[in-house]
Amino acid sequence: MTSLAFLQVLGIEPKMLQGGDIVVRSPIDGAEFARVRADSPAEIDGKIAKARAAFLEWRRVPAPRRGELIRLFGEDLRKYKAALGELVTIENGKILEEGKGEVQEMIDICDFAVGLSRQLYGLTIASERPGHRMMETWHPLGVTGVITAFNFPVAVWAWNFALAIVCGNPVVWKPSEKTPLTALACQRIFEQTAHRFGAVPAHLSQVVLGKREAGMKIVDDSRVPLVSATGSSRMGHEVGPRVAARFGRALLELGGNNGMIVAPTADLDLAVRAITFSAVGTAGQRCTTLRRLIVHDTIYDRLLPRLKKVFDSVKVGNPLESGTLVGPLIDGAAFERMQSALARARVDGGAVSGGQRQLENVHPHAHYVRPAIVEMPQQTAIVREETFAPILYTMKYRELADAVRLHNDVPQGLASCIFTGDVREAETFVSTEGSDCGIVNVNIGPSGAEIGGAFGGEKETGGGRESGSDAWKAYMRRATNTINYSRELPLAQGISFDVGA
Ligand code: UN1
Repeated sequence: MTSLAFLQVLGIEPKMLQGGDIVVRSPIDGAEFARVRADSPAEIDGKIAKARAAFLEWRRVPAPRRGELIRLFGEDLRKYKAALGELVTIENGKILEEGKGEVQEMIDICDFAVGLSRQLYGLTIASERPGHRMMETWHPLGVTGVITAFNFPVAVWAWNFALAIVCGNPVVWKPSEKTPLTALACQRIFEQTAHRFGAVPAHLSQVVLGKREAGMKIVDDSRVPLVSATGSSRMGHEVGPRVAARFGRALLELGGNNGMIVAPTADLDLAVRAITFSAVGTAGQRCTTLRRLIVHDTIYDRLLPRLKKVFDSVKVGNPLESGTLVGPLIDGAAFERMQSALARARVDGGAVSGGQRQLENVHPHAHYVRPAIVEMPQQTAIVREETFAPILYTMKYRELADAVRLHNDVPQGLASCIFTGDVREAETFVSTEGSDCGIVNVNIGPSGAEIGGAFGGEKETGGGRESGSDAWKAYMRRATNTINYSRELPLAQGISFDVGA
């Protein structure tokens, strides 16, 4: 389907793609297009040791200088945006526009991290003792393990990588076994950047290829003080306790079951566009994908026919072709999970429109689907689960308080939104009594967040925050310093402790 020459632009040589034990298929046609070799446990061990050695050097480099490396990396990503975006599309199946958007997200976080490298501020604190000063200093934490999912194969790594590097930490990256080539390409690009920069310690950035066990080697290794993991809540249930058992820090970015409330005063034109992008974009395979639509009963019959029409007409097909809005699902297992979710929804009384397989004649080994709308009589167990596919469950409400209750009554807590022209409703939704999610929006869909905000969510979403705002603090350790510049030794809390010396 794709020529190896294309990959050489990104520094991936044909010999790197042969003879390995991990089969890489493009979801575009389901055909095998490379084989890469998994790292052995001993190799992973060696990589972590090398990262530890790199840490001892890198932590001594001043943070703004570390920022300069990321500035150069951002420059190189700009050069490779088209090629890397295309590789994302080939390996993951998202449309080219979104593949390039993902690389743009990498560039954006690099820019953010460059500024951040001069702003790793600590507080100064008023001491209760005369002649004393208190302050906080932030220090590099150590080797950062990054485990990423297939659905954002490069952007989520970049959020972690750019911040970890400016914070003084080497990174060991275990990408999804479904998308190893984008990881190898990023590593190649970074190696070029490092060469241009000059004095970068060897092994500041490394990739570990493999399946679940490879990730778990990183999870269990106490030389890795921070493990940032993106994936399902099931995966997080395993990673979180294992990292905690060795007193490591886990930054978890897990499942979402994102909802939108559409109120009577909503601008329906905007709502239809936002719903479509966030429910069918990326073939429903974002952690921020819109999965539940809670519509006021007075506008339900106006909104639903419009949505069904759009869902029925969006172009499903080859993500490399312009005009396509919905590419394939990642694989056959994803298709099976979608079909079984639809079957369960039917049993629960759901009325399903769409959801059928598409283009089977052209691509018998790929899994394209028509996005589905499922009108549910209530929020049953299947609606409360995250199914990584373009299924939008719709429900009705009468009172806003009921809509908010329904909205929050799921195990996940990532992204949420309300469409309304009523400031009271909008403010209620973003208030403490409103959405319980980490991302709460008004008149904009739940997906497609900018990098400047902290990204993450509550409950089974894992509680982690990545990307913007003060997410950098997870990558550093905080020291509280008290400096005595007096000739006395007063004790805090006024304690008297006379040793008579
Ligand atoms: C993900 O799906 O894991 O907000 C990340 C968004 C993107 C990131 C999604 N900026 O939809």
